[in-house]
Amino acid sequence: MKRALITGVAGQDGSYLSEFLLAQGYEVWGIVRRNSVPEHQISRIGSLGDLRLEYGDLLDSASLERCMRLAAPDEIYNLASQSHVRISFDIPQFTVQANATGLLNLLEVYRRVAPEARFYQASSSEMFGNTVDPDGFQRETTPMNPVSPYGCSKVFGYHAVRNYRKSYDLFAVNGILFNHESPRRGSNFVTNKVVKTAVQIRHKLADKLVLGNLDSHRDWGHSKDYVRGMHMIVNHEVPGDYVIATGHTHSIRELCEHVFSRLGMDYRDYVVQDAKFMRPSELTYLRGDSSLFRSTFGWEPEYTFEALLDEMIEHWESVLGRRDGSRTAGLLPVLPR
Ligand code: GDR
Repeated sequence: MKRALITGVAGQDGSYLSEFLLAQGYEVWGIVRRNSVPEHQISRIGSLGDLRLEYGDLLDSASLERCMRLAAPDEIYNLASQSHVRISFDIPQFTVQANATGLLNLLEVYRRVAPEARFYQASSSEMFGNTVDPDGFQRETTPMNPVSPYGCSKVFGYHAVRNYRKSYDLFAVNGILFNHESPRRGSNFVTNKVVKTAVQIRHKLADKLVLGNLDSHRDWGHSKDYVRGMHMIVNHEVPGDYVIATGHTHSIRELCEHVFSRLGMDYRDYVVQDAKFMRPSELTYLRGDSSLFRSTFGWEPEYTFEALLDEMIEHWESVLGRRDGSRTAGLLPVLPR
């Protein structure tokens, strides 16, 4: 039986990856941070009882070492981070501590305690900033020019992983993932914010949707498709870094148009803009070319943009249609202690 250790297990990708690996017969260990509210997205997975959860923190190397020894993993997935780009402008130092120093802490424990394991780093399309190749795509060879503290911290992480791979002959890899969403996405990311608020408006639980920039473009896929991709990269014969993306891009305005029209409404009647959701500098356009990844692994996404949003709409309809308005309905505390 293979063993996996996942940081960030309580988030969207951690929960889908846990489900995926458990279904493959893995023994899955997850690290959760102590939080004043003990409920997490991970509570949504079907077989929480099969997961071995431990408290730990990327900024606490001793806790990482304890978890690494307990799990004795074959595969390590570093999905933990301060992952909100807008918020990274408000808490830049914490963002860099968690995403850069925290990763380094984990790499050091990996190198010393479990060097035979394979290591996956959640790298991001945010690393490219506003650089686009002449054909309109970003790919593995596109220069990185990050435009946020989050992006800067991820560029460090990307290079640190490559440096450890080369210096210490480790199987350490990067997945450069473009935006990926699902009903488990935090509701302060734009897709889930739009879908949740549109459903609230339809049920007369809200009267407007306040957003920032409507003109930026994103390449949105489904988290479930992307966690399959993480596992493929980790299980390849040779270590490498790959872009995972759909290759399609839409503006925030198009996202709103689509979601509101699915609910029988016109977004122009409800969407307003507020500077507080704008970023000091914006990444305006993302469209990923994942042909290297697709040709190497034969991967294709199962979800289209429309199917992804339909699933998210259905989710919020089922939660908010009951009119209890509770975001955490059905979630359980992760660890009893
Ligand atoms: P992003 O995702 O920054 O691309 O990073 P997010 O959904 O936050 O923003 C996407 C775009 O929407 C615009 N926008 C708003 N965004 C938010 N969150 N809230 C708003 O009200 C709003 N209005 C407009 C943003 O300006 C932006 O252009 C995500 C994260 O998951 C990262 O961790 C990950 O690395 C990248 O995707 C790939």
